[in-house]
Order: sequence, then structure tokens, then C-alpha cells
Amino acid sequence: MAGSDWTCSLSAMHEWESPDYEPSLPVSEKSNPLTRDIDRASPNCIVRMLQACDAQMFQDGTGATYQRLLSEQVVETLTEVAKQVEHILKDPRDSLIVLSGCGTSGRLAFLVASAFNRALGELDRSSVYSYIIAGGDKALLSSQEAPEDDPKLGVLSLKKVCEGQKRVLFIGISCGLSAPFVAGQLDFCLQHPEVYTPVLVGFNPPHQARDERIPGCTFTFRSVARRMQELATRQRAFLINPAVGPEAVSGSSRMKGGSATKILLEVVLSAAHAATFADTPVTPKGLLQHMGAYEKTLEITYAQREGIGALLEAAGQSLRRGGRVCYLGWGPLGTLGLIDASECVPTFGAGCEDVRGYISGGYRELNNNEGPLGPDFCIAHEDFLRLVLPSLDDRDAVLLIYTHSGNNVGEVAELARTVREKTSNLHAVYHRVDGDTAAAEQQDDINKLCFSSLKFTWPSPASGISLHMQWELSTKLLLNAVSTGAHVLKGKIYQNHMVDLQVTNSKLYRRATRLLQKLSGGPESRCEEALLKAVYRVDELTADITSSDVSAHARAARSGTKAVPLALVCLLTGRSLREAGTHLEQHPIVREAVEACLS
Ligand code: F1P
Repeated sequence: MAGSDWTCSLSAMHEWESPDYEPSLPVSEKSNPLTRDIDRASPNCIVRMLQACDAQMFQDGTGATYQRLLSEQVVETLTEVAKQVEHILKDPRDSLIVLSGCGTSGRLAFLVASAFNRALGELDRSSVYSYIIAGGDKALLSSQEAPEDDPKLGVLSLKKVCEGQKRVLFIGISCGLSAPFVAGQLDFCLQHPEVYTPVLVGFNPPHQARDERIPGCTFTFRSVARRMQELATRQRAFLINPAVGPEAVSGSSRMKGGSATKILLEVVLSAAHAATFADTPVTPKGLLQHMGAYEKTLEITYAQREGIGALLEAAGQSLRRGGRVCYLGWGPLGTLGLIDASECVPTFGAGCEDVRGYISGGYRELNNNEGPLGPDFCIAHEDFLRLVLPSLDDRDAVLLIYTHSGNNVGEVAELARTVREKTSNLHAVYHRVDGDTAAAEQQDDINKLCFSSLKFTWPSPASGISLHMQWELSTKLLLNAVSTGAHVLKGKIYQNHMVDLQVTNSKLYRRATRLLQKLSGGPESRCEEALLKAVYRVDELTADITSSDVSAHARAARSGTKAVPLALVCLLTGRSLREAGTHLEQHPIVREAVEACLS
């Protein structure tokens, strides 16, 4: 059991790199030896485990099996891609840089494209960056997993964004090198080299890219990655695919995968901007320096691990008592709150109201392509005041997330006063530059109103490195820790696996089958059979079901819940679906339900 004395041994840090460690799985799907006991860890211990997992991102790659974030080859490719971006920035006529991905990868494409278009706007230049997210803007705030399996939709959305352009640098992001939506786009780029230069960002080597047949296509993700690898020798395509180690919760690529995506894209685009607008040539040394700033970001963030542990505990307690966790954020940190909250639904099977984000300025601040997304997606602080505040009480935890550089500390204090009338479970998380005392008095007021205040003080940055981007990464790490930790404390995780995952696309369907094999010890065919019975809620499979493909199963899975726990109970105990359902009702905490079957 992981007690409060958990320490991370060097061998546990590197164990996943051995060719014998879960050899059939790509790095992005392996389980992390560091978090084997995360389901029984204390809040502080959970944070320490997450810190150790995140530190794996920056581990030295010399002599290692996999290339890493700081490996020479990776930095060289980043340099080349930054130069491609620089060319476009210097002559942006009929040119575009497109960032595209599914789920978290698409959300980060949006976040990064928005930040760099804003930077161009501040220099009176027109936008050059566009983002694509599978499922459209709704996917920024909710999970739309079915479009991820659709390569044709990927191509259509790419063509639409690029209409009339003569030169496109396409950056396709898929942490697991797995999303058919992105594979389709990359394949299209490879077929039209006169316009498109494709870049692939992900966190597995090409030989671990997904090789499953994509219905209606002659290619797989792996075959596309292989073709890109060949073209990379002539700089006609680029692969940025360091390994960052397995996720703390197996397969949860919103965590390290998302963080590393943000780091890589920002390092490349910042270098290109500095070369274009500040006469600082793109060099590997400059890129490495920038990476170093992000490594420092991890250090500064986790130096507050006790404060983060306390927040995670407060959030976990709220969820356990049926309360809500609300993030009230300002600027891009508010966007990160929206993103983190929305990911809890598909990642932990959470209810929409369990963790919610709100951003000052609502859609005006979010500035997404499609604008307001309707009454199901209320995101402004006014919406929080109107819809949540009236029923707020001490069971609910509220987090204020802001910086001292945005001139809005007065607004934060005002909102803190309003929330404090309803709950004392109020917490502040804020960033400021060392020596900046501008909003000290207002901050004192906020501290008095809050149960806890977490202050991150940052040294003035070295030139060319945006403090705001470090604040964003720091906030992402903190929120990922709070929401993951809170759901661990709620009993949603077994060992380091999310058992109650929704099997709403082919990647998740395969992951669920594998998980059933691992936890039940049964053969693949039996596990898939049990999963299908649970998805379709039948004790006997019909020919109709067995002859359908995975996309039909994923569609069917959308209407039901708890398919994987049900299948697992059936496999472990031989019970019928109905009996398994009763067992889960008696043990609503998934970890306990599994343990009761095993004991
Ligand atoms: C894309 C993604 C993840 C999400 C879930 C489903 O993965 O949407 O962001 O958390 O796992 O897939 P990828 O294409 O970036 O590997």
C-alpha cells in the first residue's frame, strides 16, 4: 500500500522503458509502475506520484530505448519545423498553419493557435494559425469521441479550413499515434505535397502507432507514420514523437500527453516568432533553453505540493459528499479550467455538474470559431452566478484561478465576497512575478475570504520566454492533479486504471477489452464477448451483434453506462448481467466493487 512515506526509486522511474515491460502496448497505453497503488494513496502521496510521472517527461534520453523530449534528434526536428513556421510568418500570403487533433489534442490545438494569433494581433499582423478539433467547437467543452474515428471528416474539415491556400503547414496531433481523424488528414497532406507539409506530434515511436484497419481506408495510422518517416529524411514531412512515459492513470493522455503537446508546440512557435519579429535566429540551443524553462515550471509548481494536496483533498471530499467542484478562472487560465472540467466526464464517467469551469467574459474571452455554443454550454461567470450560486453550500468547493498581471484582482475579490456568502469551501490559486506588489491589498482581502490560497511566485523570465505560457502549464498541471486526485479519492480508479471508461470510440473499445483481459486473466475472445454483452445489455450475443463492426459497438455504447464494470463483474464471478448490475448497485464505488469480486 502507498503510505505517506512513498518514495520514487530510480528503477521505478525507468521500468517502463524495458522491452519486457507490457511489450504488446505502446508507451501511451502502458500502465505506469510509479502509480500502481495510486488508488490507495493519501492526497499528498498522489501529488508526489503525479510529480514523479510528470518529471519523466524531461528524463535524459541518452542511451535510452526511446527518444525523449530533450533528445538531439527531437530538438533537431523542432528546429526544422520552427524554420518552416518562420518562412510562413515572413511571407504569410496564401499560407496557413493548421493545428488539428481530437479530444485534449484538439483543445490544445485551439489554446495554442489562439495564443499565437493573439501575439500576431498585438503586432498588427493578421492571423496565420487555425485549429481543427474533431466534432467541432462543442468538443472543446465536451467529449465527442465518435468523429475521432472518421478519417473522411478529418479531410473534409481540413479542406474547408484551407480553401484557397497555396501553402499549408499542417500539424496533426495524436498522443497515441492513433486517431483515424488525424491519420486521414495526414494521408491527404501526403497526397498533396504541392500545398501541404505534414507534421505529426505524438508520444509513441512509429512502430507502436496503431495498425488497426480503418474502415473504408487503405491506410492505418502506422502506415501513414511510416510514409512520413521516409519523407522526413528529405524534410518533406516531420515527426515529433518523443516518449514521455506512461500516464499516471493508464491511457489518460490528457495529462502528460497534453502537457508535452503544449510544450512542444509553444517551443516551436515561440522560436519562429522570435526569429521573425525579434531577429533571434532559430537554434537548437534556443529551443533547449525554452524547454528548460518548462522543466523549471514543473519544479515551481510541485514545490507547492502540499498546497496542491490540500486542494485535491477538498475537491475529493466535495465529490464524495455529492457536492460540486467549480473552477472560476480569468483569461487563458479560465480556458484551462473549462478544459480540465469537461474532460472529467469521459475520463472518470463524472456527471456534467461534478466539475464545472467558468471563465470571466464567457465566449468573448474564449474567442472560439463557432462562438456561443448554446444553453448546454454555459461558461461565463454570470452563468455561474445565475445557475450555480443559488444552490451553493459547504459541500461544494470553489477554486478561483487568476494571475496578478491581468488587472482583474479587484474582480476576483468581488466574486470571492459573493461566493463566501454561500460557502466557506473557497480556494484561491494565483500567479505573480516576484517583487510585484501591485495588487497586494486586494489579495489580502481575498486571502481572508478563502479557506486556502496557493500563491505561485515566478522569477522574471529570461528573454523570449513567455511567463504566461509557464503559468498556463502550471495551471494545467495543478488542475489535472486536482481533478484526477479527487476522482481517485472518490474511488473511481482501480490500481492505476480507470475501469468505468466509456467505450465510445475504437481506441477506447480496444482499451476496455485489454483492461478486462488484464483484470480477469481471461482470453481476449471471452473478454470481448463479455464487453459486448454489457454494451448491448444481453445475456446471449445475436448474429447481428457479432457481425457488426467496432464503430457500431461504440455507437451502442453511447446510450448505456457502466459497461466495463458490468463485464468485469460477469467475468470475475460468472454472474448474469442482472446479478452483476445488483452487485454494482451494492458497491457504487468501482474500486470496491472490483475488490469485493476478487476477495
Ligand atoms: C485523443 C482523445 C483523448 C481523450 C480520449 C479519447 O487521443 O480524444 O484526448 O482523452 O482518450 O482520445 P489522441 O489522438 O491524442 O491519442
